[in-house]
Amino acid sequence: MTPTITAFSNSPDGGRALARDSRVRWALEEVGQPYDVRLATFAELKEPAHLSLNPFGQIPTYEDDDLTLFESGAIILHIAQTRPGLLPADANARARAVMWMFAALNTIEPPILDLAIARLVEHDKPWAAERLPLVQERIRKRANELTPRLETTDWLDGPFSAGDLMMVSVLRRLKPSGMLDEFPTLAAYVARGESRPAFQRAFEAQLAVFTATQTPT
Ligand code: GTB
Repeated sequence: MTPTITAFSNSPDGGRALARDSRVRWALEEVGQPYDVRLATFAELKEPAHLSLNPFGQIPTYEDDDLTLFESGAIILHIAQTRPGLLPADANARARAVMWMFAALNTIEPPILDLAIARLVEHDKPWAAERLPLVQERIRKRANELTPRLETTDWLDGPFSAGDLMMVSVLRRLKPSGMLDEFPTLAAYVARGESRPAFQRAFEAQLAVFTATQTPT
C-alpha cells in the first residue's frame, strides 16, 4: 500500500520546507517509496478525525495499512528500518545512526525551537530582548560542539544515513534567523544535504503544495 502522510495545506514556512512533513518526504524520497499527502488546515488538525491519528493535533502523521504513526522521528525511524537506504547494515553503525537521529531531535533541536519561539511568539514580551541572547548562546554552544565532527567528513558517521537526514533537517531551521551562516562547517553540511536529489524532490513537492494554495493577488 502507498503510505499517506499529512502536511499543512497552507504552511507558515512560506514554501521553505521547514515544517516537519518535509523531513518525512525527504526520507521517503531517499528510499524510493512513493507516498500520498493529505493536507490539513490548522483548524482541521484539532478536529476528531486528525486527533485520532495524533492526539497532539499536529503534522506530520504517517498511515500505511494498519499502522498509524506520529512524531517525525518515529516515522523516519520506521521508514529507515523497513526499507534499505537510510541505515547501515552493520549493527553498531546502525545504532550510531539512530543515536545521531536522537542527538538531532533531543540535543540540537530544542534550543533551535526555542529561538523560533523567541523570534515569532515571544518577541513582544517585556523580557524578550533579555532572553534572546541566552537562547542564541545555547545554540552556539551546541553548534560549536558539533562542528569538529564535520570538519573532515561529509557525513556524521560514514555514509549518509537517517542521522544526517535528521541533523540537516534540524539545522535548516536556523536559516530564517541567519544563524546558520555563523557556522560555515555546518552551513556546508546542510548544503550537502540539500543538494541530494531526494531532498530536491521533497523540496519541490512541498513547494508545489505551497504555491498551489496561495491566493492569487
Ligand atoms: N515532535 C513533533 C514531530 O517531530 O513530529 C512535532 C510536530 C510539530 O511541531 N508539528 C507542527 C504542527 O503541526 C508543524 S512542524 N503545528 C501545528 C499545531 O501545533 O497546531 C513545526 C513548524 C511549523 C512552522 C514552521 N515554519 O513556519 O517555519 C516550521 C516548523
